[in-house]
This record gives sequence, structure tokens and C-alpha cells, in this order.
Amino acid sequence: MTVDLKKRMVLKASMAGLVTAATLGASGKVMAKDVHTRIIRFGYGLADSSPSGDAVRFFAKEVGKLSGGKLKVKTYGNGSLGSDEQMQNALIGGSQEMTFVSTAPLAGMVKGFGVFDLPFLFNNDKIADTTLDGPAGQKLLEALPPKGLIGLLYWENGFRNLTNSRHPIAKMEDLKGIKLRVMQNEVALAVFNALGANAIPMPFTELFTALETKTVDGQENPLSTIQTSKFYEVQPYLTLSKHVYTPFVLLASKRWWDTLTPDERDIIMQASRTTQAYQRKASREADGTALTFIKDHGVKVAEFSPEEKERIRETLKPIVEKLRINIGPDTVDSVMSAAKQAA
Ligand code: TK8
Repeated sequence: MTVDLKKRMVLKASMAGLVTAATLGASGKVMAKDVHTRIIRFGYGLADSSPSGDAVRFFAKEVGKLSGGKLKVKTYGNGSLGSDEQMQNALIGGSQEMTFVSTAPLAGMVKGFGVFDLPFLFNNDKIADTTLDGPAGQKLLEALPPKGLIGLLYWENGFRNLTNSRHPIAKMEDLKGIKLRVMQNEVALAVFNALGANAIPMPFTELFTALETKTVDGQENPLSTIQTSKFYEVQPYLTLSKHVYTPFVLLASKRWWDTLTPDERDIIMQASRTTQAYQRKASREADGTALTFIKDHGVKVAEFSPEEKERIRETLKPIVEKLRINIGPDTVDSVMSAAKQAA
């Protein structure tokens, strides 16, 4: 490279720097934030007392702070606005602005989300975070806008564990004939049927009553949900299976999002990020204390041994291979290799 060319490049770069600085300076001083007064209806399925309910209230405060009180998040917990699926549809239609849902029901719209219902995908939460926040997780979120939803980012539902009212479950065979409520997609259904259970898809909002009336014998959810949704009251047996890690997707209605100003979107996005860190921490802490709580309430606890998990993995191999094709081989492979890399 000639000295002249180098000089010119340096000059160009510094000029670009000046231009940027000037623009930033101007917008910082003279431009007030373009934020209107708006009500944001935020519904979710878990109990108000769940760590995620806590996180939604934290999010509401953050949005309030960042918008000088103009954006008001109204929270509706306990599935009071409907099931995950109903809220997804309300967002698409524009009659509700925000929610978080498990990835499982999203698979009805974007098949790739079914990948997260494959057992033993993530060995720990760090691997889950890295995979979800990295390109493999983001690619799935990018499939949502054409369906009418904005996937802002991932929060955590968590590692799922089995409960039931029939008998202790410590090995695969114990699942035989158990009427087990599963989340509503073909992956969860196929996996638990392959393990010998009688899998019954059902919305979370109907689950407590179904367990109480013994319409189903069991279910699977993170420990904090088993506590805060009071499943421990009607489920005397718990198995620490950690068979699946379910992410939550923080969703906004695209119809609504499209009406927001760039400043308003920035505020929502910024609050979503701050809350992501808060929510993951709260969720993990609550999972730890939930086990003590559940035990103290008389629930008998069993565990899948590492050998049993290996047997389950082996048993599921052919079905996982079939599901890989249905979910989308590219998605499954990219999530699996990202998880491997993060390990
Ligand atoms: C809450 C659900 C729930 C999920 C399920 O709306 O359906 O079992 O784990 O927590 O998303």
C-alpha cells in the first residue's frame, strides 16, 4: 500500500468518526425520546408467586423507569388471559401485547421449536443460555415475525422433573401405563409414548384440576412450578429426571410492535435484556429452594440414575432420529452442535 493511500484511508476513517460523534451529540441533546402513553397487557400462565411472575413485575418496573412512566405494563398471571396457545393467538390478533410462553406450543407454528422437547439436549443451564442466546437460538426467533409474533429473547422455564400420584418412578418401566400430561406438540407426545407412558397433551391452565380429579396421573415441570402451581398437594411422588430443559420465549404482538416508535422498541428491548438476567437467576434460585419445600410437604423423591438416563437415551434413539426429520434436520443439528460446543 502506498503512503498516500494509507494517509487517505486514515483521513477517511477520522472523518467518519467526526460525523458519528456529531450525530450522536445532536441527538443526545436536542432529540427527546419519542415515547407515547401506552398500556401493555402482559399475560402469563404461571402463578403470580413463581419466579417468572416476579420477573414480569420487575420488567414492568424497568419499562416504567425507562419510559418516564409513559409505558405501563399491566400484568395478568395464573393463565387469567388464557393458555400459552390462546395468548399466542391473542398476540397475533393484536388483542394482547405481550406474554412469555414455553417453546413447546410454539412448535405448532414454527416446527423447529420442537427441538427443545428432545430429552437430554442440554446438560446444564450455562449450555442452555449459550445455545439459546447464540446463532442457533436466534435463528428460531427469526422465524416468528412472518407468523405475526416478535420473539424478543429467551427467558427460562427450566429443567423438567416428573411427578405422579400412582407410585415412585425410578426407572423407565415405572412409566408404563401412567397417564401423563405432556405439553402440546408431537415431540413431547412421541417421546413419552415411546417410554411407555400414556401421554395426554393438555394446556397448562387445565393441569391442576386434571391432576386433582385424576383425569391424569402425572405431569412434568420445573421444581419451582411444582411448588408455586401447588402440584405437590396432589402429586405424592417426584422423580428428579431433568429430562428436558424448556426455554420461555418473551413474545410481543407484531401488529402492536409495528405501531411502536424506535425509542419505544429500544425501551422494551432494553428492559427485556435486563430482566433476562434477573429472571434466569430468580428461576435457578427458586428451583433450589423448591426441592426442600416439596420434600418438607411429604412428597417422596426418587431419581433417574446416570445409568438409567443412558438407557432412556438408547431407547429413544430411533424415535429421536424420526423426530429430527420432522422438526427439521438443520435446526436439530445446529442446536445440538451449539450445545456440544458450549459444553
Ligand atoms: C406456563 C407453561 C408451563 C409449561 C407447561 O404457561 O405447559 O407445562 O411448562 O409452565 O408454559
